[in-house]
Amino acid sequence: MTSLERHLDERDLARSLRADVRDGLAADPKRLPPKWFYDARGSRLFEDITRLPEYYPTRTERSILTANAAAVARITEAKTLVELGSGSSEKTRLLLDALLSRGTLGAFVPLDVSESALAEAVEGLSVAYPGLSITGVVGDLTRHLRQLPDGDSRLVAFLGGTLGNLVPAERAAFLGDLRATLHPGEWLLLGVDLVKDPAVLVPAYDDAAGVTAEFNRNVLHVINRELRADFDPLAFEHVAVWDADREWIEMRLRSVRAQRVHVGELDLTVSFAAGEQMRTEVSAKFRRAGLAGELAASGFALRHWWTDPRSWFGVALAQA
Ligand code: AVJ
Repeated sequence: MTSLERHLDERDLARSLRADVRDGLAADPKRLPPKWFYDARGSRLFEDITRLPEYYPTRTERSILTANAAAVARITEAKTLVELGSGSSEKTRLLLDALLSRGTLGAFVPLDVSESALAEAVEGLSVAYPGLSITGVVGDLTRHLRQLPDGDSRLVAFLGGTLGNLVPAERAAFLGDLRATLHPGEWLLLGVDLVKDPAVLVPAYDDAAGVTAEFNRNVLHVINRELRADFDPLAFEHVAVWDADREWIEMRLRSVRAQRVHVGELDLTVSFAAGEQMRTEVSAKFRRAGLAGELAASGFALRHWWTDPRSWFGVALAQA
C-alpha cells in the first residue's frame, strides 16, 4: 500500500533555484541557501559527514531515539507518523518499530524535496513494513505543509537538527505553518543540536578529512550544472565559524582571489573580491528554554525533553 503525491516537479525546483541564486548573488554579503547542497553527490557527502568522528549530531540523536522511542510511542499513541525531510531511514525505523509494537500505527507519510530519494525510501520501507500504508509526499517543508494528508493522532518527526538551517523568522513561519496543519493534541518530535563548547562545535563543521569542505563546495557544482555557471570550486575555501551572539554555526565559501563568475541561465556575471566570503549555511544551536519559547510562540507545548549524558543534542516532544 504505497503511493506518491507530487507537489513539486523539476520545473518548480529549477525555478526556485534560479530565484535563490539570483537573489543570493545580488545580496551583500552574498549568500546561497543550504537546501541546494543535496543533489545525489551532496546527499552522499552528507551521509559521509554523519560518519565522521567530529560530527557527533547524527549518532547522538540516534542514541537518544534508541533510548526513548518506546516512550514516544506510549505517550503519543500515534496512528500516523509523518516525517519531514525523511533522509536516513535508520531513525525512521526506530520510530516505526516502536509505534508498531505499541499497536497504534497504520500509516507513514514521508515528505522530501527529492523525488528519487523519496521513491527509494518508500520502496525500501514497503518491503520491510508490508502492512503499513505509505504515502510519499514530494514537497518543500517550507511551502507544502498544508498539503500533508489529514488524519487524526498524527506524530510529525523533524529530526537531525535541520530546524537549525532556518533563521529565527523562518523558524517562526515554519512552526506556525506546521501548527496550523495539525489538530489540537497532535504531536511534533523535534531533534535539535544544542549550544556547547565551540571547540566541539567548530570541528564538527570543519573536519580534518575535508569532507565538509567538499560538501560546502558542492553547491557550486550544482549551480554550474543546473544553471550553466562557471564557478571554479577550487577557487573557494571552506570556512566554518561559530557566531556566539546568534548561537549558530555559519558555513561560508571564501573566494581565494578576485574573480568573475558567469551564470549562463541567468544571463548574469558576478564579481568576487579576493577574500570575499559568501554564506552557504546557518546551523543554529539551541537551548531547552529558548526552544520551549519558540514552540510556545507557535502554539506548541513542550511536553517532554530528552538528551544524551553530555547534553550535546536534544529531542523535544511537543503537542499542538
Ligand atoms: C542536515 C542541516 C542538520 O546543520 O548539521 C552538516 C547539515 N552542514 N555539516 C547540520 C550539515 C554541515 C546538517 N543538517
